[in-house]
Amino acid sequence: TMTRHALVAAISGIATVGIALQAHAATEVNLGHTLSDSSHYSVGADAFKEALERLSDGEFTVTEHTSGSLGGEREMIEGLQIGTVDVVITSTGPLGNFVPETYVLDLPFLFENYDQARCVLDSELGDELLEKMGDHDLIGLAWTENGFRHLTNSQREIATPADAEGLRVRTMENAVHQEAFRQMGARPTPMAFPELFTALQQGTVDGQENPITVIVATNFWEVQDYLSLTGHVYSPAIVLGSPILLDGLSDEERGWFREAAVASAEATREEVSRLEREGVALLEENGMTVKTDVDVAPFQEAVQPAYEIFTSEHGTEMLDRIQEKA
Ligand code: EAX
Repeated sequence: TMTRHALVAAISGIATVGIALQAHAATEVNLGHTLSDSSHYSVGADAFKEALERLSDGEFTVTEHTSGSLGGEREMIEGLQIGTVDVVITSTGPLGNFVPETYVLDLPFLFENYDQARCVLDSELGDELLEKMGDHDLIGLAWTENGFRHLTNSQREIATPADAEGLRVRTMENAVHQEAFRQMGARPTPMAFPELFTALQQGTVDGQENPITVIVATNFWEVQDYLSLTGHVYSPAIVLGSPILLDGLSDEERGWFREAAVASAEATREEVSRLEREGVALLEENGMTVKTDVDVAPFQEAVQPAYEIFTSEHGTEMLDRIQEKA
């Protein structure tokens, strides 16, 4: 019969093998984004995690890093290229610095409404742009959504571009956006998102622009009194993967990542739509003065030079194709 000692050894042996198998079986996938746990990106991250873990039957586990704990969006995209992060949900804000073809999506007043924007991103053109990521050490998994951007500030109600004159406005690290705000007469200050709240609080900048979703998720009413629904640009977002992880996987495994990213995008779009319906009331309840009936024509006119600058650098092909669809 087995001695007590042998039995203990046998059980601990089994336990060790068990742990080793488990550690071998599950690959941890680190997913990062800049927004809070209550944001539309977190809704998307949760959906990605649920789908990937289910599709892979636990072969992959997803750990979510929110609120810019892995850095700003530009830093996280660099992280994908060198393999320090596996999946990132990001706006296209800093993406043009890596994949210049995506700048076209950041042109002000390119899309009139959500249906148009979603339709273009879901088209062949959207797929082509996703594929372009591959030329820059990135893997485009799916287009997702941030939303139409609006202007907030701490100084005054903005009804016309003249009201924005001289206003120090934080923009994303995006050349097209910076140019558009220069044309409006504002003073654009590019900055990574995780630095923004403090910059507004300390008065380093007077204003910023972001979709309702982000304004709600970041409690910007604590540091911004005025919101104007300028809707000056649609802000796409994208689920990006790291080639360092994904290139080593089988086609089936990569397929799970793509499927999970599409599920993530669907959940995010639903949440964006909900916040578009309910967010403004929430912001007003929290004390923001909201200008809802902005005449956008003068804003649109003011930013026209951004189009000429864009086409002189990047040509007109992509823009023509989008405008045909939109
Ligand atoms: O992607 O930097 C920004 O203003 C973005 O809209 C935000 O981080 C969500």
